[in-house]
Amino acid sequence: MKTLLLASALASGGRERACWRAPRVLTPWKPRLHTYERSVQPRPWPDQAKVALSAAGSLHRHAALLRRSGIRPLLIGGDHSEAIGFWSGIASVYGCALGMIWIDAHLDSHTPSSSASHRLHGMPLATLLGQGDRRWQTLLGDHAILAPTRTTIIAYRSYEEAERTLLIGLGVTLISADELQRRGWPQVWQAARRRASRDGQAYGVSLDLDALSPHDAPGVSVPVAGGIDLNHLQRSWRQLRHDRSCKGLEIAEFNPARDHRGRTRALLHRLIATHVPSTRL
Ligand SMILES: [Mn+2]
Repeated sequence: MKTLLLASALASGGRERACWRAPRVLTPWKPRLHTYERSVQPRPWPDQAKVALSAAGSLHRHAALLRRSGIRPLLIGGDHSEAIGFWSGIASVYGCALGMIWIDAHLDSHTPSSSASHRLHGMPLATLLGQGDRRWQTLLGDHAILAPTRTTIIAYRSYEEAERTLLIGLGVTLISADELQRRGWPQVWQAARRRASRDGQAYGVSLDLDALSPHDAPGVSVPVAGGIDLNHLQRSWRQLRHDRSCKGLEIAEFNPARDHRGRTRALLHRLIATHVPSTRL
């Protein structure tokens, strides 16, 4: 399946402004779309949601446009709140909820009422499951974008109990980093893929770079010790190349200011190159 790159320079959803520079490291690739926020300055809630909402609308439209042309979008960015616009755009093409494999050190499932910080990059998964702020409804419609029983979170190890309770109540499958280590990546990955694409249904994969160990991917805003095996991840990422049920890919939370010796950038390039041939400038 042909894959094209989208880039989002969002940062208002987190604490680290440098995330908005994430798309700058994409040379030699030329993203089809480069979404900017009108401002990446920290803003109090709910003003932050307003800024994010306009950027999300642009991602929503472009992801849907590519998908309608039979192209698989790969979104690269520095703030995981980009997921809200992106996946809702893809789901709008299918008119039904998507399956999801969400690989992340965090659960990203706060709601405005459970989050003390009100940072949007801690809320995208809950929002896509229909549990977010009502402000998103114009973009998301009245239905969940993701099907909870076809959604799996892999490698989480830093979370708050309210997030876990919410997800379990919805029927999402949660695989902690400890459980992942016990069962092994290949078994967990295959089960998540089967669940996400049940009966050939559309699904997506969202990779937060903080799912990896801070040694392999230091360039993230909220690093957490532990993490998934890089070789396993790269092998699985390659498998997706010819998977027609996989309708979109996302790599999030890249923070160039925290990278060390270009390690995260090099990894990002390897993951992109698996799906998108580079165009020399
Ligand atoms: Mn995340």
